[in-house]
Amino acid sequence: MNSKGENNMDSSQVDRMAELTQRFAKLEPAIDDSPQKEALSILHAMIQQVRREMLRGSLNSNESSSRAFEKDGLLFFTPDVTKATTKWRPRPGVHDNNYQDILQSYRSEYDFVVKEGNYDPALAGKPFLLADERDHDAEPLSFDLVRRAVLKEYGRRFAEYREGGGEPYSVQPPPLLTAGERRSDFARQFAEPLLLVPQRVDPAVHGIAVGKPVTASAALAPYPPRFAADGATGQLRASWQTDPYPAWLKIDLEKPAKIGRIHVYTYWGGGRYYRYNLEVSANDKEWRRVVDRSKNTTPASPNGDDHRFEPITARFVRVNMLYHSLNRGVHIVEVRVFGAE
Ligand SMILES: [Ca+2]
Repeated sequence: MNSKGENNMDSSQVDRMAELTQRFAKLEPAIDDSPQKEALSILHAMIQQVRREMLRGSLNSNESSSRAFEKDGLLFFTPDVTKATTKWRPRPGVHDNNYQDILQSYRSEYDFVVKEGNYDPALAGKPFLLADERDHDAEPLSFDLVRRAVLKEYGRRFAEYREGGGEPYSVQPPPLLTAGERRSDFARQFAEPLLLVPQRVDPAVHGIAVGKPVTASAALAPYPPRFAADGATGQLRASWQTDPYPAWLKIDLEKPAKIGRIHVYTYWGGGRYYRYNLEVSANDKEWRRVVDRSKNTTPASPNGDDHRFEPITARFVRVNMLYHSLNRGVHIVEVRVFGAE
């Protein structure tokens, strides 16, 4: 594949992989049986990965004791995994700035305000490097390297916090999951087809908002408004996110529809809960509140919040995010709007 001949696949094999990928994409929606569908999806994802890696000429091999598949650039393993081996061939210079990159990535995050468990986006840090960090030698990426960078940066932040008069306080880690909980957590996250965005939208299942224009008061770049109406509910990353609240998200159904049900999937986990209300409008000017969840304290779950109300004809649906119990960000995985008879 490349000039050094490092990859022993030729272009006809890459083409063959491309053809297989296309075939699987066509075959998948036609199969209803979910174990079969899951197996097929995994195979499909693996073929895509192999193809990508062949094109890139980097990954030499990937072996694991479990089923493994790649999605969105990440490698996933089924819960029975006990061993995984991945080999690759480093490109020249690839390790040059690992340490610096890790530190800068931490420093481009929000600074944590150690107050009420929240952080303040107004204090977002600017990435920087200290003199000794700039001089750090090239070093292969490893868990140890990441650990040292974490200790360095969080040690620095802690010293800064203490110098500012801050007092240490204890933080409880979340409880460790049992094997059974890990299994059910996995099943919950991946119960939907692995290609999470449905290839065929069924209004009875996915609602009538999928793919419609979505706007919001603001959005973090990796989490645009349209992710809240892409049909996918099973994956936290397929969400609209912004910071801080209050914030709104608006879906334009593009024509009037009689609506009697809106199913909102917020982010979930860690006991978090969100407060919001839902409004609908025929003209994008006058709004009518159909759901009030402004006093909610029930933790969010992967099942979302299914709201039913007296059917009303409207073209626009707006979610006003008012509060999130863990931090100032708000996160909507999906808004499913259902037509009424
Ligand atoms: Ca989504």
